[in-house]
Amino acid sequence: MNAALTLVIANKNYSSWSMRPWVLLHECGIPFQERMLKFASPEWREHIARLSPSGLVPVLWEGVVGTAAETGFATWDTLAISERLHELFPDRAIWPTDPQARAQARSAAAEMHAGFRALRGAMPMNIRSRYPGQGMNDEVAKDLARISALWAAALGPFLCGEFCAADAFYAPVATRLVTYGVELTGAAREYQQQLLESPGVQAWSAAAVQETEFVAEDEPYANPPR
Ligand SMILES: N[C@@H](CCC(=O)N[C@@H](CS)C(=O)NCC(=O)O)C(=O)O
Repeated sequence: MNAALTLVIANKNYSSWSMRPWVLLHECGIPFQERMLKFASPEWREHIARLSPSGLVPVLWEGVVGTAAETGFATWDTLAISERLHELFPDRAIWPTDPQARAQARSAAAEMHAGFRALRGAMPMNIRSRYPGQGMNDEVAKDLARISALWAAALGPFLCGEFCAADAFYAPVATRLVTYGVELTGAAREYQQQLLESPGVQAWSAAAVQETEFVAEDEPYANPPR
């Protein structure tokens, strides 16, 4: 039997990397607890070194959170967490069962994991806010064209058929397009809607819009509240 799982995450409004494995676990019906350390909080400063080997979130803990390997075991980094879940739950289709579909899903996830820097930099995830027209430039437009082509080639209803880790990797992009008023067309738009309406994305977003913390480094288009 697998040990109990805990996912260490940050703010649901802002933390796009945290969102990915949270949505994946939710969509695949894998029970887990979440442990939220909000950015720039006293709790983050007190616990991050113990809860995250890299000092970043997300981190997946098996067993007792923040302890040595005999009782707890940590996997950090979103891609590594996806692979760990694939090994722990081979029957949950974290990746597609067909080998070629699996290779394509991993390619799409890795492309997101390592790339789209212009988009990530200029349009940081901010689920509760609306900044239409902000953040667009030539490099961002290039990233968006590639994402649009990738999404338009989705097998349906998700990228490689049924929901898998690759879709979880693009969930924060689907919300960014709403925040910054970027309108896709055709099959890419249909895929975006499918992703936004998935129960995992809905559940995460519902919690995100309730958050009130203002994290200045993720808010290039807003003045700090007084
Ligand atoms: N490559 C990492 C990136 C993780 C990452 O950058 N996490 C951000 C939050 S979305 C973080 O922890 N930032 C805190 C900091 O930089 O101090 C992954 O895939 O998990």
